[in-house]
Amino acid sequence: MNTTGGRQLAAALKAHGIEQVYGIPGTHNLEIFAGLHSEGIRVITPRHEQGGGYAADGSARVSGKPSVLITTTGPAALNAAAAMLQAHSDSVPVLLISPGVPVRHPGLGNGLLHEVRSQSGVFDSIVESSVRVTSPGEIPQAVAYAFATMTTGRNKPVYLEIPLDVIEEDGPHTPVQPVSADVRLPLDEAALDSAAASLEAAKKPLLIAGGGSRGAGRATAQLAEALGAPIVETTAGMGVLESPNRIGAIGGLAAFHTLLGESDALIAVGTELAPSEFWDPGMRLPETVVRIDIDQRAMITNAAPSHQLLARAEEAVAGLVDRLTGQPAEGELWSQPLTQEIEAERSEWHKPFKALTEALNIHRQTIDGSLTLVGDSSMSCYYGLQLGVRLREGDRYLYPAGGGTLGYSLPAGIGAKFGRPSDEVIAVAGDGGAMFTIQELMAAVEHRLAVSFIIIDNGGYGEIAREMLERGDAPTAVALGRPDFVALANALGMQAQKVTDASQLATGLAEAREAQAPRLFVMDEHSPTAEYLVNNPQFGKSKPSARPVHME
Ligand SMILES: Cc1ncc(C[n+]2csc(CCOP(=O)(O)OP(=O)(O)O)c2C)c(N)n1
Ligand SMILES: [Mg+2]
Repeated sequence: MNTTGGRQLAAALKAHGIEQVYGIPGTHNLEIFAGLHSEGIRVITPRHEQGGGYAADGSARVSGKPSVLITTTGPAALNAAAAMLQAHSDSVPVLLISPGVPVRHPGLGNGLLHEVRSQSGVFDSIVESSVRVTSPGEIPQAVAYAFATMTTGRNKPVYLEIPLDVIEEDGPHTPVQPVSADVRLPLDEAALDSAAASLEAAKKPLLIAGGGSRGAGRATAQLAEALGAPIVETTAGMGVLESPNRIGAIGGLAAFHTLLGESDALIAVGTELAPSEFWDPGMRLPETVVRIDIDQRAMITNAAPSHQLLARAEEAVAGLVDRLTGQPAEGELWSQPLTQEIEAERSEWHKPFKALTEALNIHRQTIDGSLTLVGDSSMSCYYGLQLGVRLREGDRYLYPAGGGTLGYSLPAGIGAKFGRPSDEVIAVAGDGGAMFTIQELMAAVEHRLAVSFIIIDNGGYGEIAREMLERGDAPTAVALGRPDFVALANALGMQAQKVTDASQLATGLAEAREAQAPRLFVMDEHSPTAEYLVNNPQFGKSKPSARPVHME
């Protein structure tokens, strides 16, 4: 049977279990959208491809399965580039599909609509695999290859390009069966014996739990407790485990580096030990480094381990726990003074965001299921949420750690709700980050998604202002005009309110859950940086003149 490339693509996505995609149609991808329609695949329409990419990222992170973004050629595909970079840096399986210039094309820059000299070349330098097919018959295999790539080892994003003429062209339909992603690696018993012996010999072991430890939370906590090892999480590791040894996602604190410097053994579970997580390009690691990862390349990224355990985290960690023979540690962590130093530094950075995290901690107590908290590259997230929110085992924190992109949170929150409707989803962003993708709130309104959005407003690019001041520079281009976010949300059809303290925010979050509808909360930040920005407006009067308007 012959079918067009566009329809073969839709059928192949369906065969891989895709029931919903994010996408914006255009003249060049009409046959793909026709195929999606006839396969019964739902399309969620973002208002910009970058937001679509962050939503796809959010969906994939919470569901653990690949998600798909479909754009049209040229600017549309390039609009998604930052999101693909973000997904790549944080090991998230997002498949971007776009049309490209026809196979039969002069390639002379002759002005074809949306023409890019090498669109697949752009993505070749961003994602794991960038594939451009040349005939309809290749499409089912290319889709199967994309899904296999996304789910082999660490998850990763892929780009697939279908030339304009191939989308419309008829070709023989040769379906390809999806490949199973579930590969069990045999455990290396000798490596486990040797790692367990080294860990037992250590006096000051430290454990870092990354995103790859998800699913191994209990065993990881047991291991750390048995060894008396403090547990530090990466941002992707937040919500993986609960333990008295857990000291949180403190990788950005100076005291963390002191802790690491004093340790004599490190157990790194499912983490690339990325500099972006630890805010320091040169980590001093102990001689004994036990790394557990399912990906060979991650095993040697940033640190060559003394002990390599290539396996699923739950199996390797359980294997270590089984081998421990000594007395369990006394329940006290190895460095009490250091723990106090960490607490002091944590509370200093966290101070301006106490009301935010207090409200979230109060609200967390009232949630029966799991919470997905979404953050942006804003201080309220890395100093606020990360240093002050107590997540429970099974919760998630979605954060643009590697790419460090602004504008992630609001659309990723929307994607997260689609990806795990049973989770309560709360997305937090700074005023600067929010303005990158605020239009994506329309999708939450259109689909009446029960997501709570919180904007922490400090009058501009606070972190950058802080850094400029720290350098002794005159803060430039950081004090922003202040939109009336409540009115802005209302204009999009969303209820919104200003809140001034923790109890107001906690009450509002409870009401929003009751209403099962999206809602925006806006809270002013009280900090020296906020004060500086508000009192030194770049553009005349800093406060918006509009009064907050509440939609009924
Ligand atoms: C896409 C992108 N552009 C620029 C930056 C640089 N940047 C990092 S933090 C920041 C300020 C963010 O402002 P806001 O979201 O209001 O958070 P705040 O720092 O005020 O807490 C900027 C501009 C970035 N990280 N990502
Ligand atoms: Mg700000």
